[in-house]
Amino acid sequence: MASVDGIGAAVIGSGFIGTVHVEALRRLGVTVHGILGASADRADAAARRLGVPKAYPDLDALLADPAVDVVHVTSPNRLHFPQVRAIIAAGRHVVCEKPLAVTSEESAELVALAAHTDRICAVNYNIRFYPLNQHLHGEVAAGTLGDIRLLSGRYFQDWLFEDTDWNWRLDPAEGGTLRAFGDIGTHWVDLVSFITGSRVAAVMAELVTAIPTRQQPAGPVETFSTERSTDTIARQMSTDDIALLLLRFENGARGSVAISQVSAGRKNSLQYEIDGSRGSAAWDSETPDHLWLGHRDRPNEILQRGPALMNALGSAAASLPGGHVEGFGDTFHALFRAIYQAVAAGRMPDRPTFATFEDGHHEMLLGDAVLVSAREGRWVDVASVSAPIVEGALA
Ligand code: SOE
Repeated sequence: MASVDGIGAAVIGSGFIGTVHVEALRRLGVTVHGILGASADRADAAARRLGVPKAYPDLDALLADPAVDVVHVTSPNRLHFPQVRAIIAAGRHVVCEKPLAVTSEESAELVALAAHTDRICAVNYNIRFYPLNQHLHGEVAAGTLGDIRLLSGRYFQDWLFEDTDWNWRLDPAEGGTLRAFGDIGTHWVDLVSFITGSRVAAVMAELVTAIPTRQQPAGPVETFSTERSTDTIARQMSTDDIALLLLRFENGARGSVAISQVSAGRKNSLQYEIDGSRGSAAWDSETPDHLWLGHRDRPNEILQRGPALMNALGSAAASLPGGHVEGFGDTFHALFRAIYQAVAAGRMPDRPTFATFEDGHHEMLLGDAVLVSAREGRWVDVASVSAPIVEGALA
């Protein structure tokens, strides 16, 4: 790949995901010059813990640092839009965590800004970068599964299972109106859309707030943290713990997916099955080095990830020899490798394998369609949704 030598980065956000970004950048050979956190104390502590030279006092200071070429945005969702806008205006490349924004009006504006800059603008849908998902994307394009008929699956977690579980994502002002769908459902949809090369055209959705009242602790709580406070206030919940979707894809395929952040025992379990006219494929994020290939007239197969056994896309995303399982952190390394290749080349690839701002915006429009569908109990075409969606939409 083109050299990343001399390309400098900064990371906004010092929590669980910000840390994963810093570690993956280091592994790629990119220098992380500084961190911007929710507060000066938290940023200082993260910079010390991660051995990053600076904690910036604010975004202006970060953008004034001439060593920074690429800014990674891992702050709470509410901040993505203003921060990404400022980063593009300052002429920097940007890698934004999903969701791209909290409303489709914001993400539409970011798409327009991205179209008018030569900077690389990417959204961090990392699950695409498990090597077997890249491989399957190539196989579907080559026709190995035939015409795609059905996509099904789930994305379940349990870290918000108790009413004492808390995180900024539960607050619509911080995370957006949709929570389980926005936080993890869009990963599933982005992934299967990427693999099959076809976006969702229409949706029929049911959204469930399974825990109507939660106990919010006085201080901030990190994602997946198991620390519990006794100093709490009761908060009424309006965001979705569970989302159930029926889907129609642009290529005519049909789909169904269940999303939940309250499924005891399921830590971070994304599963899909893709059924085509020539064969099927299924994958589970908790056993990511195995791809099930289903056949009608011969025994089914398990493809174990191995650089020599995958197509060029799969091999390009792999780092380790077969049998040395690649996991969550490795996907960030593989994704950043693709993004920084584009940064080094100075242009977006013709057909990026990473998610673009347009991909991120499509997920926002789909979110709007999900809200309208759940509220009105009907199928909604994604193309038909443009009205602003306001709080309390699940009521
Ligand atoms: C929390 O639900 C979370 O960190 C998501 O925000 C990530 O996107 C997912 O990859 C893991 O879970």
